[in-house]
Amino acid sequence: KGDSGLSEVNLMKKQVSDLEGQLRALQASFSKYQKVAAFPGGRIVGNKVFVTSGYEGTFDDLKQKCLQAGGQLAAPKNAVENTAVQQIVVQHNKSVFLGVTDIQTEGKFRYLNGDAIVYSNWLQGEPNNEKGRENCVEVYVNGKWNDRACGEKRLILCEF
Ligand code: 289
Ligand code: CA
Repeated sequence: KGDSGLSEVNLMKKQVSDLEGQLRALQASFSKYQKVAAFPGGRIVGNKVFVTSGYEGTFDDLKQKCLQAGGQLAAPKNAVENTAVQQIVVQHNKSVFLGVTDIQTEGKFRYLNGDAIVYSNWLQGEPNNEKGRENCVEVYVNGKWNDRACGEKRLILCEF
């Protein structure tokens, strides 16, 4: 009797912990949908949401703004995500800066957490580091990537 009482308690603990996990996942998911509702031009791709507020600024400025909002600069990691980014670029007819740079090592493009990129969609001839000062990455309306000076102003695009 004593033992079965204990295992019942353990079972209930496990069930509560599972429910807590599910609640956290639902909260995270709801928070993403709220962001899309606030900015209806947003795009959902799997677990990721791409959202723009329409703001334009330099790379540092945009990076900061996405962080402040609890997200990060968009970094498409496959063709489907890149198409979602492209659709937002087309919708606004404005290029965005990605959360991808080669600031650390020239020619080695990384995400903002320092990891090497796993996907790219460079325009033919890019990245060319024109005039030796292009460490950021913009996305054109055709979805292709170009390295560009980080001090240029581009449309903000965050991912959550
Ligand atoms: O300042 C150079 C940029 O405006 C772009 O000019 C041309 O489109 C290409 O050379 C690009 O690679 C370059 O980023
Ligand atoms: Ca370039």
